[in-house]
Amino acid sequence: MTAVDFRPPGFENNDQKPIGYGRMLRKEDARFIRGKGRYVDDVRLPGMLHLAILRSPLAHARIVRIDTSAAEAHPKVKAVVTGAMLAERGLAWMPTLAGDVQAVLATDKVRFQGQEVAFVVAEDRYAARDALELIDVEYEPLDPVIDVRRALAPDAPVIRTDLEGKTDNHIFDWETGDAEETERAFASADVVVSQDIVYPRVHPAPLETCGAVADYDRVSGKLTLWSTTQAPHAHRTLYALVAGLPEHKIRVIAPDIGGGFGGKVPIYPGYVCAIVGSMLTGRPVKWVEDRSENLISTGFARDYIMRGEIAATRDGKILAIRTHVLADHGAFNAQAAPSKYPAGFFGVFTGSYDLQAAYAKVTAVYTNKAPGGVAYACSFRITEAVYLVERIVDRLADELGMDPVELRLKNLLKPEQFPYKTKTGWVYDSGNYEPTLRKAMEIAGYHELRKEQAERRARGELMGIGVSFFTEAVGAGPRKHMDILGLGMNDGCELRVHPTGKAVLRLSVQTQGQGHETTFAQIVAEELGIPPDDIEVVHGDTDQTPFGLGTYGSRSTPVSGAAAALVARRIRDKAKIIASGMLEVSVADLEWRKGAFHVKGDPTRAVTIQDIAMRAHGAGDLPEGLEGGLDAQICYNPENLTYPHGAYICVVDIDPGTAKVKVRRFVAVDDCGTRINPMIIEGQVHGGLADGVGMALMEMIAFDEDGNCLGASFMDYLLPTALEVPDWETGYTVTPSPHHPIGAKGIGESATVGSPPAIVNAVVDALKPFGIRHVDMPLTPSRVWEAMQGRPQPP
Ligand code: MCN
Ligand code: CUN
Repeated sequence: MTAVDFRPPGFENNDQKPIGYGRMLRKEDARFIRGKGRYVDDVRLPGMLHLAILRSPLAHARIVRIDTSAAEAHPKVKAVVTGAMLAERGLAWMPTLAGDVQAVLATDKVRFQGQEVAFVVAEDRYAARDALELIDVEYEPLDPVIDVRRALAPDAPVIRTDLEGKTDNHIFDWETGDAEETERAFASADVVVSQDIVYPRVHPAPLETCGAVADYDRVSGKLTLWSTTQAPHAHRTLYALVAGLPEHKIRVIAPDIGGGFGGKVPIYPGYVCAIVGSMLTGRPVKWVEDRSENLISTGFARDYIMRGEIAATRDGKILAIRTHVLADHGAFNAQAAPSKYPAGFFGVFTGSYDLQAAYAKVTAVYTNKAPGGVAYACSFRITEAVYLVERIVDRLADELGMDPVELRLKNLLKPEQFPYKTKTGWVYDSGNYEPTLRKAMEIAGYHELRKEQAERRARGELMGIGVSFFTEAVGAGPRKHMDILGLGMNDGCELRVHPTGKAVLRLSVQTQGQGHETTFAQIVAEELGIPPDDIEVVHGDTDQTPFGLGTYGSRSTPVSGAAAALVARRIRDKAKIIASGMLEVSVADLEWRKGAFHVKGDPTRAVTIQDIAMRAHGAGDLPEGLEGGLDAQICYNPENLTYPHGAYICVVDIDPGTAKVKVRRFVAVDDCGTRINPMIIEGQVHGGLADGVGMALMEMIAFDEDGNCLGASFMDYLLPTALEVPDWETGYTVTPSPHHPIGAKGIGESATVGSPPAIVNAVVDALKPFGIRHVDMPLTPSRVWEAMQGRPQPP
C-alpha cells in the first residue's frame, strides 16, 4: 500500500482543501436544475384524496352554527369535518411550540381572519374547494382587537376566552438586564436619545407554500407524513403526543423544501387536518395551501413596537441602552423559540458595543391576527434587536453631530474583550469587529462617498449613506439552557463508511435550500479525506436519521456541523488503530495527512481511509479488542452559541419628486468564522440582503380596522425582484469560533438581520435636510413622501 496524494475530484490542481474550496458546486443542484426535485406536492400516492380548508372571513366572531349537509352531499366528497367533530375526539386543540394551545379547527370562536374552521376531503382538489362553498357558517361578529396598543386596554374584548380564568389579552412580560443600574447610567449621561421604532409584521413568503400528505395505514397502524417541515423530529414527537401514537409508528418525511425561512418551523392545523383526514378515510390525503392561505395564516415575522433609549457621554461613549417592546403575537402564541426565551434572543439588543448597563422589557399580547412571530431569517428575534440598536446608535450619532462610523468605531467591543459577557448575560464567543467595519468602509470607499454626498446635497439631491454593524447569536443549545417543548437542543449525527470507502452521513437537520448535501459532505471530506462526491448526506426523514432539533436559527452548521466533524473524528480515531495494525507500527508513530495515515519519517508507507475501510469490513485481523465495521454515531451538545458578526454599508438615492428610494450600492462584510463553502455563503448573504431590501422598502402584512388582512396576495404584499436590488458587493473576515470543532459559525440569517438597519439608516441620512430623524419601515414612496411633507406617519 502506498500513499495516495489525496485530493477530491476538482481539487487535483490546487492545494485547496474540501473546506473553504470556493468552486465546490452544490451536489443537490443536479436534480434541481433538471426539474427533478421532489417537493410535497410531487408526492402522489394511489387512491390519494385531497383536502381543502374553510377559513374564517372574520377576525373575531362567535360560531353560532355550521351546516355541512350540502357539502357532504357533493358526489366527490368523502368527509367534512368541523371543530365540533374534532372536539369529540379530543383533537380540536393542539399544543404550540411556545407552550400555548391553538385551535386545529375553531370550535367556540374564530380569532383571526383566515383561521381554520372546517375541512373537506374529496376525490380531487377542485371538488374539495367547491365543497367548501357549500358549507354554511353562521357567525356572530365580535369586536376585533387589531391594534396591539389597544389589546391591553381594560375594555378590550378578551380574545382567549378558551383559556380558563383569562380576563385580558396579556401573554407575558419578560425582562432582562438590570433596570436600576441602567437608570443610574441614564441619570449620569450627558446625552439621552429616545426613539419609537416599529418593526412591521412581515412574511417569509417562501416560493413553496405549506403542505402535507398523510398516509395512515390502518393495518400496521403506521402514519407516514410528508410535510413542509424544518424540524421533522420535533414535529414527530409533537404528533406522537397529540395523537397518542408511539413515535416509531410515525414517520415524518421532509422532502425537498422550496424555502422555509422559519415559516416551516411551527406545526400548522393543516398538517393535523391531513392526518385526521387520512385516519378517517383510510386513504392518503394531501393538503397544499394556496398563496393567499399562506400569506394570511402561516407564521408571520416581527410585529414589534419598540421604544429605544440610549445614553452616552458628550464625546460619544455609549453608556447604556434601554428598551420596552410591545410584541404582537396574534391569536395564539405559536412562535417557535426555545422555552426559556419567550422573546427569542432579543436579549442581545446591546449589539456589538461595550456598555455599562442595559435593560429590556418585552410585553407580549394577543390580538385578532394570525399567529407566528419567529420566522423570516430572524435568528430568534435578533433581527428586531439589531434593528433597534442600530437605529438608536444612528440617532445618537445624529444628536452628537458625529459620523455614524466614528461613533461605532469608538464603541465596538475590542478583540481582547472576548469571550465577552454582555450586560444581559450572553457570552459572545469570539469577535474582531474593527477590521470588519474597516473592510466594509474600504470596499465602499466610505470617505469618498461622504464627499460625494456633500456635493450632491449642495445641488439639492437626496443621497444617503447607512451603516450597520451586527452581532448574531446562532446555534441553539446547549440543551441545559435551550429546549423546544422540553426537547433539548442537541443534534444526533451518524456516519457509516462502507467497505469501499464511500460514506453515508445521516443528519437530524433539514435543508430548505441552504445546500446541506454539499456542505456537510465537505466537512466529512475535510476530516476523513473521502471526496465529497463519495459522501451521501441523508436528512429529512425521521425513519432514516438520528434525533435532533432541526434547522432554524442558523443552527445547522454550529450544531449539526460540529456533530458531523466530531463523528468523522471518531471514525478517524478508530481508523488510526486499524492503520497501526495494517502498518505494524504503534499508533504514536502515525500521522494523518490528506486522507491517509502515514508512518512518521517514512513517506513511502501509508494507508488511505479507503484501505482502512476495506480492512475494517474485511476478512483480515483487526487489532486486539476492536470491533469490525467503520460506523459511528454522536449526539452533539454545543457548549455555547456561535456569534457571527458583520458590517454593512448601504448607499441610496431618493427621487425628490416621487420619494422613491433606490438602493444604489450595498456592501456586506460578514464574519462567520471558518468558511465551509464560500459560494454557498455568498448565496446565503445575497438572499438575505434581498430580504432586507424587501422589508426596508416594501414588505408589510397590514390589517384594516376590522382585521381584514391587506397583504393576502403578491399584488399587495410586495417582494423585491432583480430590478430593486443592486449588485451586491461582499467581503469577509474570519474569526473562528473557539468552541466549534472546525471554528464555523452560522451565516444563514446574518444578512436578513443586518441589512434593514443599514438601508433605513441610509434613507434617514438622505432625508436629513428635511429635519427627519426616523421613518418606519417599509419605506414606500408614500411613507417617505409624507415624511418629506412633515406629515405624521401612520401608527
Ligand atoms: N455555511 C458555510 N460556512 C459557514 C456557515 C455556513 O459554508 N461558516 C453554509 C452551511 O454549511 C449551509 C449554509 O451555509 O449550507 C447555511 O448554514 P447555517 O448558517 O448553518 O444555516 P442553516 O443551514 O441552519 O439554515 C438555516 C437558515 C435560516 S434559520 C433561515 S430562516 C434561512 C436560511 O438559513 N432559510 C433559508 N437561509 C435559507 N436559504 C434558503 N435557500 N432557503 C431558506 O429557506
Ligand atoms: Cu427565525 S427564521 Mo430561521 O430561524 O428558520
